[in-house]
Amino acid sequence: MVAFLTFAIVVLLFVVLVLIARAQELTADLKDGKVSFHNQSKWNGYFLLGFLVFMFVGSAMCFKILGPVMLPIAASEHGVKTDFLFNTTMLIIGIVFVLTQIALFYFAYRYNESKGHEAYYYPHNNTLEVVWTVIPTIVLTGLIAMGMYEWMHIFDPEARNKKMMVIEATGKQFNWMIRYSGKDGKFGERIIDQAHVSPTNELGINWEDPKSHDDFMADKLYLVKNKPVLMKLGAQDVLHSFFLPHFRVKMDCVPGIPTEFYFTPTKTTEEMRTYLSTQPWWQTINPETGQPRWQTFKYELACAELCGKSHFGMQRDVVVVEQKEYDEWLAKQTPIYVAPAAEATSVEVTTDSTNTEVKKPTAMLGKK
Ligand SMILES: [Cu+2]
Repeated sequence: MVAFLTFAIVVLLFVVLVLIARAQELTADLKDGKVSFHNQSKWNGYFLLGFLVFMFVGSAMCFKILGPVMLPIAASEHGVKTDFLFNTTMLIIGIVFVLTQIALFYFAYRYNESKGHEAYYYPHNNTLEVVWTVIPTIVLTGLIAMGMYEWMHIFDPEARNKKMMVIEATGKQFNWMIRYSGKDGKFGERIIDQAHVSPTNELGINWEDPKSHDDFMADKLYLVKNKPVLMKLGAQDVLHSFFLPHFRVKMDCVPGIPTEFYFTPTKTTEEMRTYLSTQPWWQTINPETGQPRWQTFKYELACAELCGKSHFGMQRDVVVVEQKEYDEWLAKQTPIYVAPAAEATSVEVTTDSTNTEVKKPTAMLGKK
């Protein structure tokens, strides 16, 4: 209600200002038979200067209020470099933005139309052209080169050859199917045809392939600290995007085109909580849980592609643990091959007619 009233007041103020300006124009019209823009131009100048101040104060407030809510420090090896690149780019373009906006609005104020003042005609200056072409070219080339250098390190072919933990994630409307390769470290073959894909075997796993017998599905993405992980990504229906914001990982999942991403988590969930417990915003109480926010912090897997009406529900918890804890978790997992078909390892989130979130287990797994 307060937001609506504030909005209404702002709109009404704007209408009043427009009407005052219009009334001024009409009175000027009546005075000397022609409209004088001089006064209007002066006011435009003041408004533009006011807008400049409003814009900077507003931006500063946004940074102050929303800054602490933004993503915490990166929890992966390459994430630190990605953050460095992002911050460097923001700093450079931020400085340019501030300087150009000050020049733009100040000039509009300082040189507004006034009686007896004629605009200076200044059509061309070679030195200026060279300066504002060469400097941005050098700066942007530098930024792009830095980005490409880091990207080549992120997708280092040598890292690709190292032993990595391999996990498969397939996006579908509106769920992630996360498959681990089990004890043998190898995935069972998938055959996408009518004989293999069914409501109880959505991935089309070939049960004749012995490698499939220890594959298991997980409702959470379990990762090991400092252990490189290769995510093999796919989609079953439309475009999805595999997004691990805390690890600065994002890769599209495309039907029919396998994609992949490899990265190394560097902080366990517990370590991240310990770090966040030192951050002021994370120390505040979450009204939903009654606890400090850091205590319930979870890494998150989300879909970053607007893929349909329940896109928001494509979310899973990510847990980073030490090797020992991972081994304990691994020992508790049941392979799909032996899991009863009705055992739900997947939760589908939909909305009902009243737009309320409904979580429904899907009995999509189990042998055919
Ligand atoms: Cu999606």
